[in-house]
Amino acid sequence: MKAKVRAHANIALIKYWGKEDEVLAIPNNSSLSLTLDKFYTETEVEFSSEFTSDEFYLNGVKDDATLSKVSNFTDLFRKLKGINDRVIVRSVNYVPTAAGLASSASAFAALGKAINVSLDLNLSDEELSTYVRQGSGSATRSLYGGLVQWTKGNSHESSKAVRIDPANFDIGMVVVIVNSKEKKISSREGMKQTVLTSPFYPAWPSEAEKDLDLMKVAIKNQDLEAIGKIAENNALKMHATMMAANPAIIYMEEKSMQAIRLVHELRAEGITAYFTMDAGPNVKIICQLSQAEVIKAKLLKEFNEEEIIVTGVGPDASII
Ligand code: 2P0
Repeated sequence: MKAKVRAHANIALIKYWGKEDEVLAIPNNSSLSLTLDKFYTETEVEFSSEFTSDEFYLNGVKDDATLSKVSNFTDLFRKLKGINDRVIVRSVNYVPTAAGLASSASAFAALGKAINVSLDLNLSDEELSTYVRQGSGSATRSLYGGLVQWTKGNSHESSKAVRIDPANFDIGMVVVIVNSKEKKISSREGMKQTVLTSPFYPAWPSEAEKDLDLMKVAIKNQDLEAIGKIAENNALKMHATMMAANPAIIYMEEKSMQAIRLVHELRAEGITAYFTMDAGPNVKIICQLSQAEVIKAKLLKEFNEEEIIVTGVGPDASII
């Protein structure tokens, strides 16, 4: 009744923003991401009928603030198995110093897979992704390495993720850490506010689906230039939609714009470099992994060494 799993973080190239069903966490649009090798979570779970309560430890420290989230998520699997055993969860985030990228994606993917193994549930990764989704939407994509699609679906069973490509080509990301502090507004709240108040939101789901189709063609062709262009445009459309919410949601900071200017300069110099941004100010540059050091050298003119992290493609979540 014990298992330990490592799951890697992912960055969406086609973003998920907005839920159709808050309880089941069914999104308004499908999304697609790249799993990263440098950022991951390792989670160990142990179930026992002798434990009297659930316990959660994050990076070695008891974390009672997050316990109810962990317990509620675990309940989905206890119900499936028909047991009421309590669980002890020990989770460690491996994120380069102060990256501020500790992600609920790798966390819930690792937790879900560790529970699946320890309770002998034998859920396939696709089935497991439908449960992991209810921990955190983006986590559903972190069960797999490479390029992963989370199909929107319209029910618990049909809203799930699959790997669409192992990304065995020259692709990587340079992450620019603009600010490692906790985000001002959580994704969950930001999404709700955008769906409810942004006059541009009605255009978002269909734009995202169109971008997804274009992205899948670009991936099939291993056309990094197209992948970058589509991803950058998709991220900007998401941010524009958020900015039009009332009150506005603005995740960009001055230093984000500074990094974006450097990406434009790199492109003018003939280097394939496109950016994406999530619910925070950090900038992720999509590039050829073989050119990442050239990009880093450029960024070092205006950013510090600790603010720049180069990462390649991450693997499937796995038992360790
Ligand atoms: C994504 N983000 O596709 C998008 C782009 C942030 C911006 O998924 O409410 O933590 O737990 O489902 O997964 C972050 O949102 O939100 C996210 P919940 P989650 O990566």
